[in-house]
Amino acid sequence: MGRDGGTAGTDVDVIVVGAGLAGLYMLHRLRRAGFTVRVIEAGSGIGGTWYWNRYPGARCDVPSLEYSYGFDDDLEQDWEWTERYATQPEILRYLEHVADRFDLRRDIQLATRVVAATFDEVTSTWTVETDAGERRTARFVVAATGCLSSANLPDIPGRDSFEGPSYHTGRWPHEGVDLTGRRVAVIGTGSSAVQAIPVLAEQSAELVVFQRTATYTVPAHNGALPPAQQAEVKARYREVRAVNRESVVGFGATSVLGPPTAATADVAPAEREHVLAERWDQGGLAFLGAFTDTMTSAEANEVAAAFVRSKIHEIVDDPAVAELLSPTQVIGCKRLCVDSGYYATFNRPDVRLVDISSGGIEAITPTGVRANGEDHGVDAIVFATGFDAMTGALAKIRFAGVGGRALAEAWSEGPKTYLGLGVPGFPNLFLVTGPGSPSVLANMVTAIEQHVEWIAGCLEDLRAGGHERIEATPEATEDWVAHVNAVAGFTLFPSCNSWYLGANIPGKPRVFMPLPGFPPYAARCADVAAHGYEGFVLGPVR
Ligand code: NA7
Repeated sequence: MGRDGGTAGTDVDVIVVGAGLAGLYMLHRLRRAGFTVRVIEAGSGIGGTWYWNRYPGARCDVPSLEYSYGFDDDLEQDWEWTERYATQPEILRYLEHVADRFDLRRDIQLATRVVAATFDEVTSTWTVETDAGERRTARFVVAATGCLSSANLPDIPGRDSFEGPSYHTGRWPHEGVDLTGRRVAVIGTGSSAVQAIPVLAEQSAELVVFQRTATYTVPAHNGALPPAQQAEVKARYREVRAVNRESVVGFGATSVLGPPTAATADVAPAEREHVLAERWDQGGLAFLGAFTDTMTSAEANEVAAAFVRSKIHEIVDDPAVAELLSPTQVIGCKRLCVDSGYYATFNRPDVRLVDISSGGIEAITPTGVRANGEDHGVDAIVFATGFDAMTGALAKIRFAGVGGRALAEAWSEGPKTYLGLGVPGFPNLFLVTGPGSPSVLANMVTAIEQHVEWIAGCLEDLRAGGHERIEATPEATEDWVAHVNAVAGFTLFPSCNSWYLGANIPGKPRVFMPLPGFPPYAARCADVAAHGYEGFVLGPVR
């Protein structure tokens, strides 16, 4: 394919939508393979999630040494992380460094939103339209649009009547917000809220937290990354990345505790406590990996859940508040949170917890938030209400595939993909970490690298074979959707109202979207490629 413009007379070979972790690496990898690429990004800067989520306390809950690209030896050796869990500004600096280091910016168009993409069946090309009214053509489109990028601002009665400022954690003002001396409401108690609440409590005069569902969170025990530890990991980085690719969740290779070896039922109760306490003291998401059966056996899960509840009662002084903070759902069913002082924040006299589990928020008024018949006067509202996960960003683009069929229509009963990579009826469109792939159930960087490399390898193979078009078959897709459901059904994940199921968005079809288990998935993708892209139709041959 040509170096200026695309071979099909298109503007470029590939249009990539989004310049986050996925889009940046996709650009680099495709360029290295000789394709012409244009990345179109809605934000005014690169970084995706790490560009948008600037709320106080925002950081990653996967260790920084593992939440980083593994595709370039020099990059991973040169970059120095400062903390066990990197802050949002540090990750954004890292991505800026990557963009400069690999000279990516010249092919990235910022502050431009892709609004539509239409497939031309005669030429087998896509025409992409932007909010600036431009039209650009490409043989292929890669949607690197992110799993958690479409902010969910719930439609609460009176929402826009509030006279003070309101913020969504995923759209935090870049200039920062000074909440010193203000009375602040936080709506939501997911991961973003869990990170923001301890910091907001320090700043504000009074913090009122509206909790619909109590949250399990484990301590981060974050701190400076000891240079010796960083050097030790860097010395065996190839092995670390390889171990992560063989890990169910795509990370854990730098954890001192390692993967689980025993089922809960096979361990005596006193020893279980010891194992869980050791993980709690170590901190982080590895807590869920104490035993092999935590996400597959309700009894086993309850052992871990009860342990966290006992910790909440230990940490929180007021037993009634501790009880309200104690979740009842399966632990891990909603994504486990990692915190720095979350539960203890509720011991502060200036922090109040409002349980809205039965009635929700009744209204937002000009002066505050009304719940349980009571008005809570506040000066500012923070919506930590999450995202239209996994499909939200794709749904905002008017994709028109074969026969002009809209993606929204094809997915009206929930997303249907083959391998989370391809969609029948939408040839030459690839999704990075799409629904039906491990994505959010794995270290996002591990999942992204695997997808980017698979897609790039696929485009190289198509070029080598003279193919202009690739499309997932409906049969392979139906089988894949059934497979994802079967795997999810074997776990406890579908047992609560999580965003994995789309349950946080009113009216969204209830379908379990990510696929648990990274290694067998990656092996399957490799297999599909090795067998001539089984489950896809390739053609026509020029
Ligand atoms: P989450 O995890 O989706 O959390 C959103 C929170 O907001 C959660 O507690 C929700 O309660 C709550 N919520 C959502 N809508 C409402 C309404 N209408 N009223 C009251 N409360 C509401 O989003 P985060 O941004 O915290 O984290 C997303 C992911 O980003 C995280 O898992 C990491 O992977 C990174 P609910 O639980 O639905 O009852």
